[in-house]
Amino acid sequence: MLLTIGDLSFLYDSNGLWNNYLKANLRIIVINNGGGGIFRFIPGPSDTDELEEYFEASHNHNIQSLAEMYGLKYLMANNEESLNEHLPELFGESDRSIILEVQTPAKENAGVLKSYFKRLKEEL
Ligand SMILES: Cc1ncc(C[n+]2csc(CCOP(=O)(O)OP(=O)(O)O)c2C)c(N)n1
Ligand SMILES: [Mg+2]
Repeated sequence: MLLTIGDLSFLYDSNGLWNNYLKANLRIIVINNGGGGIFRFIPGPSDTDELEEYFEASHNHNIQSLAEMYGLKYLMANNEESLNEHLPELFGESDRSIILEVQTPAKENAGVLKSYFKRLKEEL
């Protein structure tokens, strides 16, 4: 069972891990860009001075501590090499759920996604 989710969505709803019936085959990939990156795309929030503070809700919360609190195994990747290193363990057998945090830089992340959308538009 695989859940891929953004950091804010994961942190907001993390109480769901307070649960005695989590299955050992649950895998959670948290894409952590340090806040709600979607607000860098939506017209309105992205044009205001309040973007980072009130819309993106930029944060530095520790996902490893949260994983440990709930007794889940924790893995972290912040580049392609560490990602490839962890994937076999993430998708291998385990006696408990595993969280893989993928750290991406917020501003660069938005730039890469925007150029991806632009390219898609050009190709279609
Ligand atoms: C279940 C649920 N909780 C909260 C929201 C409100 N919400 C809309 S966008 C957003 C921020 C998303 O940020 P993140 O999950 O970090 O994804 P990103 O945009 O950075 O990829 C939130 C919390 C929602 N839509 N659904
Ligand atoms: Mg995010």
